[in-house]
Amino acid sequence: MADNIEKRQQEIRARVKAFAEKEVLPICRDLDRGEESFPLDLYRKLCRAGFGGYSMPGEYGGGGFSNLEFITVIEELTYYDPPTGLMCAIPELATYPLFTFGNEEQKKKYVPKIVAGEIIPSFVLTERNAGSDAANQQTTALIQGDHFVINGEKIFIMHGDACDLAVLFCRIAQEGETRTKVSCILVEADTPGFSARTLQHKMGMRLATTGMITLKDVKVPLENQLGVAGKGFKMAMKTLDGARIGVGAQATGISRRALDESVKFYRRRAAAGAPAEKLYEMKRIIGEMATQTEAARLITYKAAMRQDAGEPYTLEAAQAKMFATEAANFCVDRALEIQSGWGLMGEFSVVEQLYRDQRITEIYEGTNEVQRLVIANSYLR
Ligand code: COS
Repeated sequence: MADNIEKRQQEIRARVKAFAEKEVLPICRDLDRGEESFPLDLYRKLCRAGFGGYSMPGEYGGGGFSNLEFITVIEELTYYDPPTGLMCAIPELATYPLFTFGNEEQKKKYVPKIVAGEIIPSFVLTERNAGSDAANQQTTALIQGDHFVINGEKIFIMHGDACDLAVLFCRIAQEGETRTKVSCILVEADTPGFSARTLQHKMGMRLATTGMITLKDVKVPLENQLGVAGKGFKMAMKTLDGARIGVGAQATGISRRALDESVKFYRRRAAAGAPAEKLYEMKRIIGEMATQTEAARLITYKAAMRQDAGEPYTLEAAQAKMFATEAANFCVDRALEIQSGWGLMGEFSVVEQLYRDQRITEIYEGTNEVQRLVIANSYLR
């Protein structure tokens, strides 16, 4: 990889490390064990540090950085604390469609406030029967005069419990119309009829909360429609392409941390005079973890670089998401194997949390089974 890119990444890693050591590490383990509620204070600090709108252009208050730089932030934050890395990726997921498909007025109204952490946005797509089958949206926005009247329910929405602005996917319909295509509408959360709650007892990534949203006769002006009516599915898919690279970066961060924790553990055991055959077994596992981690990192960076170069990246994003998250599954599992009882105990080891945090990476932004379909489709078409 070109020297200047690596140098830039090193600078980013140093900035993230300084932030994580000051703002994240002192509180994240307690937050992981506490009641699930959105950590607004930490979120605002992330935004103020410039990690909230990293890739938005400067004129909208963002850092104007490349996708590779952005995912380096995600990878590095995730290394220190996975849900904090996720918390930084979520506003980007919601802002991408707003920025890419929105008109100038919509962008100027919302993007600078999102970047500053004043508005929390959510990408609101999933429903009970529209997860992998994202096109099966049941939420409907009925056109009534100069307004939409929206009814429906959304589930598993990242930051949906805390959001101020929902980038909402639904069907726009005239009275009596039934077979309409998916569209996208901006809905402010303080609109009457909009309610949300935090879903409880999530297995991992607890600090980055997940919500459920109910919309009951929510009245929104027609000008809040985002992009072209009926193009919502493609907008969502395009957004998820980028987000999947971010998940690859989260997974790479998790793998790196699991690897480093395993190396530390090996050294401790070696210093304590552990039997040679036990150390040999650990060494073999560390060799495999290191290789999986490096492959995950490279496949993820490749996808981001294609995105930065303006080349198609649907295939590469799906490969990065699938491979890196499964590599992370391998790495957390092996890290636990190496640490055994110590790794099971959150009191002694971060591996206990990494193990829980990793699992969802194989599921969100499209399950890995969906990624396999996307990858196969690229070869079969
Ligand atoms: N970018 C732009 N357009 C895309 C696209 C992409 N990545 N993927 C599909 N499209 C377009 C296709 O070009 C097609 O357009 P036309 O109708 O004009 O030909 C249209 O969308 C439908 O494509 P396709 O037939 O491939 O869609 P499917 O219904 O078969 O898609 C999968 C199936 C499973 C791939 C899709 O529904 C998906 O990714 N689901 C997972 C959703 C998800 O990630 N949910 C989690 C959200 S967590 S926030």
